[in-house]
Amino acid sequence: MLLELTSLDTLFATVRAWRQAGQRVALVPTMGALHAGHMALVEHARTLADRVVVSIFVNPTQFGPNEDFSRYPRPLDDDRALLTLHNADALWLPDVATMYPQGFATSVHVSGVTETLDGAARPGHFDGVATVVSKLLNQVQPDIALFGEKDYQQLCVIKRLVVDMNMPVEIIAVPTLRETDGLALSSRNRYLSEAQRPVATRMNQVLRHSAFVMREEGRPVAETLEKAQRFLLDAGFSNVDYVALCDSHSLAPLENYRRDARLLAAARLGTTRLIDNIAVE
Ligand code: PAJ
Repeated sequence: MLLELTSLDTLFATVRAWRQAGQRVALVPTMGALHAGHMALVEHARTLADRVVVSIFVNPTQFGPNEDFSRYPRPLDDDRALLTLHNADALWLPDVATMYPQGFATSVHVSGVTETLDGAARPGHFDGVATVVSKLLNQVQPDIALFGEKDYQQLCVIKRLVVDMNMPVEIIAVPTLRETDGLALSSRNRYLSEAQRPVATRMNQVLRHSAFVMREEGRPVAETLEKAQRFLLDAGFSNVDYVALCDSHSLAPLENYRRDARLLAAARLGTTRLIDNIAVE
């Protein structure tokens, strides 16, 4: 049975009882509109912990003024059904007043790894993420917390955060779950029209092709990234925020190919912003 927790007191009492019984607790933080990608995190959590808590909170502070906060999908009944199907133990469902009570005045800023890519394209976004994830980790106090490689920069930010702040939690990375045509599952895919859907899939194809030509043909990095941008625009993306080859930990941009690098992209398709990333080898 899925426990639905909406107050901090019931959350604390529930987790305390589990811990006293010697159970290992996992947290999967989400913003809801759950899909099989989120469920891959829940399933993986099940294999590593006795209890799985999934949080759903559409965090206003990580959306920019012109982003999709108000229209972000909130299909809560479907989310509950999916969590029940996948045997999550508890749904932590705080409201905005619980998360950010009157007088709330703290922000968590991780520097370095937030300065490029989405950090540059979405000012303030990772402060919102680092702050809310700090709060979720403090609230639930899990032994482990799981994050998808789909949001690769976010994963790097969270890893940095818990090391720097000595948070007693292990961060587990879960590979990106994709549709059969390669499109990374995302809550934002439901914004795509029928005509945009085949365009969206090109992002992963372009990343894989770019990795291939750098790895197998020794093509120069700058030329490959430039071509990738052009491919995306030609395919029908309206705007490309970045296609970048980066150090897989610091996310510093790389001028030369390295086997352990990460290739990341973000582009807009109409009003929908899509991101994806792959390991180059
Ligand atoms: P959200 O976009 O709902 O994603 C929740 C988690 O699911 C993230 O760790 C994300 O990387 C992972 N995820 C999404 N799609 C995935 C896929 N196709 N394969 C594997 N994992 C996938 O990320 C957030 O919410 C928020 O920023 C949050 C961390 C909850 C803070 O508000």
